[in-house]
Amino acid sequence: MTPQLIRTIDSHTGGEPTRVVISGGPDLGGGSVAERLHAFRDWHDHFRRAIVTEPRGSDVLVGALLCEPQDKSCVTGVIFFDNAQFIGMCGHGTIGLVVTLAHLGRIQPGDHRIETPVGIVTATLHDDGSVSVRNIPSYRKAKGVRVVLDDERIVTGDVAYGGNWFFIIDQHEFDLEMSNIDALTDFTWKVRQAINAQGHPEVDHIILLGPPGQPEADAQNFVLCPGKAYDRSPCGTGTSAILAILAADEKLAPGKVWRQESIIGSVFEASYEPHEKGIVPTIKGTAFITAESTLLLDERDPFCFGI
Ligand code: PYC
Repeated sequence: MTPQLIRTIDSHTGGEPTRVVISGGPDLGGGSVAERLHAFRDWHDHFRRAIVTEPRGSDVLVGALLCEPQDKSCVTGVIFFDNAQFIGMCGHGTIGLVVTLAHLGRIQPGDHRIETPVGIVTATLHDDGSVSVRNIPSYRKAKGVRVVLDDERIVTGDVAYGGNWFFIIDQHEFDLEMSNIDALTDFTWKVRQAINAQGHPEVDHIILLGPPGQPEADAQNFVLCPGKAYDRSPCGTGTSAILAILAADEKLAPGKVWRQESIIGSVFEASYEPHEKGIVPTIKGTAFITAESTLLLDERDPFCFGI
């Protein structure tokens, strides 16, 4: 029996890994990338699990399947996914994807449009290798949402969209320190259950915001992802949602740079342009290639499609 061969390139963006599937992925048919996502989700979820979950992957890994864009002005289409689900957009993943395409010699410095299931983003590969991503329109949906946790604690935050849905809390009792990862994860997981049950089932990421650890940053965050892993990067879509809130509260002017620090100390620079729905954010960061691999999918393996 011949195993299925999948070519992948791994990178990390501010510590958060991305695994781009270059070849060997499932046939998702035609149509837009949003339509192909439905085919992926409905018929090929085992492929998502094979790429990002154990034994080949890990909870923190984000996968990116390249696919044919419907909009031919785009250099590629991409569908992002993690250990739990498909995700609409991914900021760190797009930066990793652009560095991967440059590594493969498929793109040069300049602007590149990329079709995602939630819209087209424009990535700029700069001469120094850094990447800016002009994201889809982002906005705050609800301000000051009160959530009661199962231990009766009350948490207040904002629901905002930046390509994924976030509940963002800036008043809390936690120091955003690596030594607190377990407590931060437990708390935000409780918040996630509560906000989903209390009127916001769309929220799949939770952010705690706090003062920066580095003098040049504006704020630090802890981001809980859908599969209970925390984002090592400052989270591109999460930073977009944070900017949408800052813009709505008139705390950040259009064009002004916001430096968002992650829980591990990596930083994205971000700014925004006003938009009728809220804002259009641009996120800038760097990624590094960590592996070129061929994954083998052997159907005789009881854990071929994940544990
Ligand atoms: O950078 O947008 C992001 C992201 C989403 C989930 C993990 N990273």
